[in-house]
Amino acid sequence: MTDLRVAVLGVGVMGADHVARLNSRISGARAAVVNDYVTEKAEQIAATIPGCRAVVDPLDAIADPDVDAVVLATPGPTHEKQLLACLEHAKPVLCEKPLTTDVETSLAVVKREAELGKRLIQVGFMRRFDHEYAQLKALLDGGELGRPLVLHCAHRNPAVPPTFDSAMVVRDSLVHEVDVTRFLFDEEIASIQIIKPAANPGAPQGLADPQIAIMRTTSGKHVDVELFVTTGVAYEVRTEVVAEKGSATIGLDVGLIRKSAPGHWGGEIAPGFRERFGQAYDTEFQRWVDAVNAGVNLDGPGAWDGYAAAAVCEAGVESLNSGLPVEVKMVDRASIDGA
Ligand code: ISE
Repeated sequence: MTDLRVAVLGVGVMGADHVARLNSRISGARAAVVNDYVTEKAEQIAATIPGCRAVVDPLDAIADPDVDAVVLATPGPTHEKQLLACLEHAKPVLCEKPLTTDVETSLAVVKREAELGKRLIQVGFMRRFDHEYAQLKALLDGGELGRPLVLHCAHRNPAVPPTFDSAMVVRDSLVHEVDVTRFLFDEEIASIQIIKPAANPGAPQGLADPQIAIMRTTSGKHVDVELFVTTGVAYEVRTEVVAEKGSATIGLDVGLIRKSAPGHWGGEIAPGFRERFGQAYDTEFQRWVDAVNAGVNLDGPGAWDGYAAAAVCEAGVESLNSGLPVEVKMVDRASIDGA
């Protein structure tokens, strides 16, 4: 079988990582086309990969007859148009989160895909592919812990780019725990409240950091998340489920514990999400490539999951401003044929 020819749109840090991933660790696929709004960047990357070329217009890259499938690592505001183009050309697409940047356009994408009667969109919520999250999910589904009741999460970044604002803590960072909650509990989120404690003096002026998110699922389960994106320390993502018959925690960074002179005890913490979730990205890509090659197009969160996350984040940003709990507004999934 010939390799799946993938177009990678957006070759910033994440997209460039995905190109490297496709060409070194993923079997059954190769990066055939790259695109970036900085043309020289795409050209530089293409030049390092045999058989790969840079295409200037992202829509031309999607339509290219030598492209079988697409990876979107472009800025969120460009996703809607690019996703619709992928649907129009019937090309399977792995789209980095967010699906789109607002609920209306996310829903429009869900509906368009449903109208086609063919699922083509996978959303890049990579934590679902992380070994520890997969283990936690299997433990919950196995029923040994009984019914899960509460989810406590911590999501800490050492630093964020200067352009990061308070709403991005919700839309860019919390969105992962939104998906993790839906993944682990298999239900939608009904309401969300964002609380702003005293800000870290080291955070840029005006950035509400840390933030505490409190979510309630439709069956009434409680979820709390500490979001702290300017810790200056390292990348930490911790998740604890408390259930009827016990609890389970992942993300404690207890790989190797070292004892060394002079009197040091400890292990290592990943410096960033690319290192912490490197295995998850690899597994996500391999399973997506295998699914596309097998003609089923996705093996993971789809357009509906992207829409659900957008709906929760929209309510989260409203709560960030009001401080009050906000009900999540979503259409009924059963009302969209095929979604
Ligand atoms: C970033 O976009 C990610 O997706 C990371 O996983 C997250 O930890 C970070 O806060 C986001 O900015």
